[in-house]
Amino acid sequence: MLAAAFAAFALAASAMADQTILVGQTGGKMALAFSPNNINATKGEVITFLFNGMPGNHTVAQSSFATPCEPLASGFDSGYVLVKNGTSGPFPTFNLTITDETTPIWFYCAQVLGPNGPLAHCPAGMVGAINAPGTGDHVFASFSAAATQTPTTQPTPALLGIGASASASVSPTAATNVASNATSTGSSSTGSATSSGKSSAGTVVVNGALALVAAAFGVVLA
Ligand SMILES: *[C@@H]1O[C@H](CO)[C@@H](O)[C@H](O)[C@H]1NC(C)=O
Ligand SMILES: *[C@@H]1O[C@H](CO)[C@@H](O)[C@H](O)[C@H]1NC(C)=O
Ligand SMILES: *[C@@H]1O[C@H](CO)[C@@H](O)[C@H](O)[C@H]1NC(C)=O
Ligand SMILES: *[C@@H]1O[C@H](CO)[C@@H](O)[C@H](O)[C@H]1NC(C)=O
Ligand SMILES: *[C@@H]1O[C@H](CO)[C@@H](O)[C@H](O)[C@H]1NC(C)=O
Ligand SMILES: [Cu+2]
Repeated sequence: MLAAAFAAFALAASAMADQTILVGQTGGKMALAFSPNNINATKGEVITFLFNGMPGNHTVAQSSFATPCEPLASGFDSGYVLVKNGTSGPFPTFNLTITDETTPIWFYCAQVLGPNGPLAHCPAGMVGAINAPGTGDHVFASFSAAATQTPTTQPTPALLGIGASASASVSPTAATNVASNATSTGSSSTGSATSSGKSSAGTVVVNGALALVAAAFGVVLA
């Protein structure tokens, strides 16, 4: 009886809960992916993109079903968020509030560089959808399969999107527990700043120590 009541409560609570999408991490491991990558959300719900993929340098940018790896005009875009290996957290977040649950929201990572040269994340599978239809021509699987092109237009950071908007830009942007030699693997072949804050390119830089703590955190979150 009590257990049943608790189960019902837990179910209700989970149905109401805002959702989190991990950026650059799947199952506690670095990945060129959003996890989960296909969710439904109701109007007013907040989707938290948690940049805890380490090392990583990713974006969350709105695109369209027709062009999965190109920015949507008037779409939201988090800007690049670098999370160095060894960052202890808190990890940067970008919170999108759903403003229209009837509009499918398609998004991708615009990164085209890896630690060893060109590496486009979008065609590697770094795409996602919110409120994609479950049947028909515009299902997530079709969108994901169409994401074969290297992004050519780089998006411009923007809070307002179509069907979802953020109220604040990615935060925290300041370094936490800055480690002397955390490698800036990220996804840039050009190396990177070791300090905190925003680079001239508008990239959010976070670095730090205590990889173990972060790893444990990542596992808990996964
Ligand atoms: C990140 O740091 C961990 C722990 O030091 C190490 O095992 C791993 O190889 C590093 N990953 C990369 C991509 O540098
Ligand atoms: C989202 O909702 C639609 C319509 O109810 C459904 O077809 C689809 O399978 C759902 N998608 C997910 C990821 O649950
Ligand atoms: C996103 O939402 C979480 C949970 O409410 C909050 O802790 C975090 O500061 C928010 N991030 C931003 C960038 O507003
Ligand atoms: C950091 O790296 C530099 C150059 O690679 C090295 O000289 C220095 O000793 C390292 N510092 C620490 C604390 O490991
Ligand atoms: C993150 O990636 C962007 C785009 O490739 C690049 O311009 C930026 O320098 C990278 N940030 C860092 C700190 O490496
Ligand atoms: Cu990416």
